[in-house]
Amino acid sequence: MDNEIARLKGALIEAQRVAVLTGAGISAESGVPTFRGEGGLWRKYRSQELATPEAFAANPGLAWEFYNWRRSLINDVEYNPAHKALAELEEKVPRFTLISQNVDGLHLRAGSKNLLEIHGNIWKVRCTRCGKIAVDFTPDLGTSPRCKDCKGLLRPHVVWFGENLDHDILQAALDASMKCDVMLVIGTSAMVQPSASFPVEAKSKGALVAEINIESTPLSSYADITLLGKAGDIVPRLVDNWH
Ligand code: BJW
Ligand code: ZN
Repeated sequence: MDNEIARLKGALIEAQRVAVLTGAGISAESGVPTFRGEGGLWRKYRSQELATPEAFAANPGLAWEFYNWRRSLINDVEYNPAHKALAELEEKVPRFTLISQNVDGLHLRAGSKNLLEIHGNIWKVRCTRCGKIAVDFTPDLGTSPRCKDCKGLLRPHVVWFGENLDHDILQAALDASMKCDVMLVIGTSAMVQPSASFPVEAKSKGALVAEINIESTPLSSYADITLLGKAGDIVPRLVDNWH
């Protein structure tokens, strides 16, 4: 493991362009539950079952209870050493893009700048009638929050299953993946598309792909380097004593 970390660190120091893909695992040590596996349950529901347009259409009040619970939880937690280390890495490499599937906003709080939140942000709401997007940090918005302009029902400004990602954000993520010299893939089960294809794009264009996760994923056999362990332990080691 120490050798692999040293090898990866050497590649990062040499790299002109670094892309990082993060998933729920990077926020697990902050106390934010992941989607799959243990902790991926809210009441009797699997989290990913509620993250659909069908679930919202069938019962928007239930969906909002789920999102209010998550907003309150995220409001009470802090970013962790892995988020912080990525913000530091951004300052060290010439071109850096952080692609996050997370909606929790912890990368922003930790100071990351060139960030693509490809599944949206839980602190943003969008009107289902007029489409207006607003930021609202009130943890609990009630079960039927309304648009200030048109009184339409608001929904979380996140990307649910079956919904398209924002075109420009997706293009920017693909561009960063295809042009990077090194891609780090941190704390994602690598099962959700199109994110799971970003490391594949990176590697097909010649990048070194390194995965950091507490367990193996479908990506592991494909990655050049797999570091098994907690993001909060491993990512800071990549930026410590840089030279
Ligand atoms: C640690 C750790 C520690 C723990 N340290 N590690 C092609 C083939 C098949 C299906 C599709 C396809 N293309 C599209 C689809 C459909 C679908 C999809 O991918 N389905 C698959 C599940 C089969 N994709 C979509 O619908 C996407 N839209 C799209 O492609 O539009 C075009 C289209 C539409 C319809 C058909 C075809 C094309 C949109 C996907 C949106 C995903 N949305 C969610 C919810 C966001 C809002 C919210 O948060 O409420 O995004 S679902 C959920 O999964 C969330 C996450 O961002 C995402 C990924 O999960 P993630 O981050 O990987 O978390 P986990 O829990 O799965 O894994 C955590 C990992 O951390 C684990 O590996 C742990 O081991 C690890 N870990 N602690 C390091 N301390
Ligand atoms: Zn509106």
